[in-house]
Amino acid sequence: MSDEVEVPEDHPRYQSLLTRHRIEAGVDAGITSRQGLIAEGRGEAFDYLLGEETTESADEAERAAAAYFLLAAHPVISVNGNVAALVPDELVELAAATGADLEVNLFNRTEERVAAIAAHLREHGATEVKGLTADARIPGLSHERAKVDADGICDADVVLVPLEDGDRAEALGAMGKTEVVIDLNPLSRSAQVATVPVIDNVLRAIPRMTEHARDLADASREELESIVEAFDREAALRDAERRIREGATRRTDEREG
Ligand code: PTJ
Repeated sequence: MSDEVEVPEDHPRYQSLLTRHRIEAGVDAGITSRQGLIAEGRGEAFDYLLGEETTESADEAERAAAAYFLLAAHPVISVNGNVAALVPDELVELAAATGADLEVNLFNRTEERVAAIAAHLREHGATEVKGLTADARIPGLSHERAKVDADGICDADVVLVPLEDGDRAEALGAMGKTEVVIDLNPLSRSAQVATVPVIDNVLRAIPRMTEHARDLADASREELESIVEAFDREAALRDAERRIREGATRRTDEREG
């Protein structure tokens, strides 16, 4: 899949156009679902209102998420068609930095798309990708996202769920799992039920989590536990909502386009 985009890098909307192109290319390559295009549009609107930057509270959430991952016995990163298209290298790096498994888990599941995403992640350096066996189910879920690997998400104690729908987020919570949710909408059900809601773009959130994990690689359990305990999920959600309602302070010329 090509990441080439014929837009000059100094175009004020370069990042957004590049992102759209990756999602489009993901659809063409059979990785991203067509609904992924709609999800991307929703995400862009929230990102625009958040100022298209990682806020201080999102960064704190990313640090807490990294600490949870390093404390975990079995952390798993759930991969859907949007994140596979947007951040394949970054997902592989985060998995390596935290010892996490990568598992494909799709809302609009087809075996072809699961296989295409797994192959795509391998092309980007992943050695093992779970999600193809799908020999276990998340209780209480009727749709395709219930299908998980017994030695993957089913066995995990900490799961990263980027761009999730609320149903599975709730069901995973009911299984007693710690959930890190990345979603630009602080009011989405998945963000609302997450142990760690990361209100940031996956493009920024995944590499920031990796940086934090590398910074904390030598931290003691006590240090990691104190980061986790100090994290205030309600404050993180409130801060993001306030920023969206009040508007981020940005230069008018950056808002054009
Ligand atoms: O690949 P599949 O079949 O598993 O399908 C994946 C999608 C994303 C299509 C599916 O889960 C879906 O329809 O999701 P929703 O219900 O549209 O929710 C997507 C959420 O992610 C929305 O709250 C968006 O604001 C948010 N979002 C979109 N793009 C980004 C994002 N959050 C962070 N970073 C983004 N780049």
